[in-house]
Amino acid sequence: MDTVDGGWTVIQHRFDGSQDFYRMWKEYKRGFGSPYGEYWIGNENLYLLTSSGSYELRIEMGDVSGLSKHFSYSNFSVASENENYTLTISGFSGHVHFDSMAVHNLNQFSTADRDNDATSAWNCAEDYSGGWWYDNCLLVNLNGRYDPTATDDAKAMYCGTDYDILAASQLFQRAIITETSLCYYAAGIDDAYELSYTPPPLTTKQPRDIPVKYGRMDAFRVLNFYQFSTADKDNEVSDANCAVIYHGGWWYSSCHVGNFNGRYDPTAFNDPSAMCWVSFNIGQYSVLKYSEMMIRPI
Ligand SMILES: [Ca+2]
Repeated sequence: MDTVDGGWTVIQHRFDGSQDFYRMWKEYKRGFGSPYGEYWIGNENLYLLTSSGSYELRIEMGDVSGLSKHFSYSNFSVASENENYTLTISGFSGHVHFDSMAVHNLNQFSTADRDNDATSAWNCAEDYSGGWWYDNCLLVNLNGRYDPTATDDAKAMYCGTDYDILAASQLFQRAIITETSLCYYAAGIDDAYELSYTPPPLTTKQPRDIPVKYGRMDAFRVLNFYQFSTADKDNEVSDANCAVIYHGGWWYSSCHVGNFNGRYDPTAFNDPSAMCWVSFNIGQYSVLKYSEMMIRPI
C-alpha cells in the first residue's frame, strides 16, 4: 500500500465480497463490517470526523489482473444527515487519467430506501445495487455488487472511464494538520498516556509544540451541545439507544467518537463499546487502559 505518510483512517475496504454492500439507509448511516475485513465506516462517522477539521481523501483500487491505481482529493467532507450526507470533494490528483468522482461531487447519499439522487427517472441505488453519492446515476460505484470478473457491468464495483471492474477498493481519509487546525487533532496525550485537554479556541493559533503523537482528533468537540444519555434515558439523536449499544453513560450523539464511560476492557481491540478514543493510537476505536477527566477554575 502506497499511503506514504500515515495518519489515514480507512473509511471503506473491499477485497473478497464477504460483506453485502447493498444495504439500506440506517446501515449506511451506522456503518457495517469490520475494520479487519470488509467495511463501511458509517455516514454519521464520516460527518462527525470530517466536520471536526480539514480532511483529504485517498482511493486505492485494483482489478483481478493485479493492476492497482490510486487517486486523491485534497478536500473531502460529508455533511450531516439533515443534508443527506452530501459529499464535497475537490483538489483531484493521482495516476488515473480522468476524475470520475467529480460527477459525484455535491450529490446527496442514496440508498435503495432513500432515493436522494439527481434523477427522478431512476432509483440509482436500487438500479446499481449500492449506497453512494449517486448523480444521474454514476461513473463510480465502489459500493456496488462485488463481482470482480464481471465485464461492462455498472452494478458491479467499478470506477468508470479510466478504470473498470474492480477486485479491491479502499478509501482513506486523513486530517490535514495545519497551524490553525492543529489544536483539533492534538489531544495533548504524552508518552505516559496521561490525558489532558485544552478546549480549542477556534479563532486563535495554537503553539506548535502541542503533542500530536497519539490523539488525531478532538473527540470532545463533537459532543458539544449534546444531551447526556443512559440506558434508561435515551436523549441522543439516533434511532438506536447508544448508551445500551456502547455500555456507558455519555453525551452520545449517534453515537460517539470517544466513549470514556464505556466498558473497562483494556485488552480489547478496536471496540467502540469499550472505554476508547477514536484515533488515539491503533485502530479506529482505540481502547484505553485508563482515563482521567479533570476540570479546574480559571
Ligand atoms: Ca431518483
